[in-house]
Amino acid sequence: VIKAFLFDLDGVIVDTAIYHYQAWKRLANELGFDISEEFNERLKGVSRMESLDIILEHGGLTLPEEKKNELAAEKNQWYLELVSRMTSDDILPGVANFFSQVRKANLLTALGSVSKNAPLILERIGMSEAFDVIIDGTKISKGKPDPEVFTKGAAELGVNPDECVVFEDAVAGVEAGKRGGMFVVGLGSPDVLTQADLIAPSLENLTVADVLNKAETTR
Ligand code: G16
Ligand code: MG
Repeated sequence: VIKAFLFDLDGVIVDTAIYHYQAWKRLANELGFDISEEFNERLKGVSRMESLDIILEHGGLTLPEEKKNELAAEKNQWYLELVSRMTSDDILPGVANFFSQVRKANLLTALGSVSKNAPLILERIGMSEAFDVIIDGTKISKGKPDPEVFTKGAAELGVNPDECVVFEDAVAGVEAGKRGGMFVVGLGSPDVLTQADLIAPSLENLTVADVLNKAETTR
């Protein structure tokens, strides 16, 4: 029986992925190269330092640790400037409606984000109290596709992985949920999120009943 829903933040609750992209693009441009939107898919759900490593490799650069820390801090500064302007208007369509269904169904909820800025974003959009458990980048040692962020969420909620549904928009996040032994709903394109158990464009196109039905009949 499904007891808990575990939600990714960026791309599921809010579209901060665009801000990450803008900030990384600005950094790449400053270093003398560019990144495309397609390339950006590889950065979704991946931790800050791992994202930087992927970008530097793309640009053919090898830099000392100290310089890398500087660049990551610079990117985060730009990112925070964009995030600081967020309000509840930035909550993605369908989220509020979906969460009221989740509450009516008496399901437990967790946030599973590798972002160290997750609590700040939740505060900006007025959703700090919306989750029973919050796992963010400060509570984990391995980013997605490692399942840690979701298995920790399940453990803190006191449920088993096979009692959880994960909602993810990123390739790395879908993989993390699957590796954690969970039913995964991919939000986005079926061409990209090939590993997901169920796919929809966004939470706006799903009902809690549909998800529970699918998750219960798939096992
Ligand atoms: C998010 C984003 C990633 C970002 C990571 C770390 O993960 O998808 O692109 O690199 O957080 O964020 P920060 O630099 O704020 O610590 P998630 O798990 O919410 O999709
Ligand atoms: Mg995401």
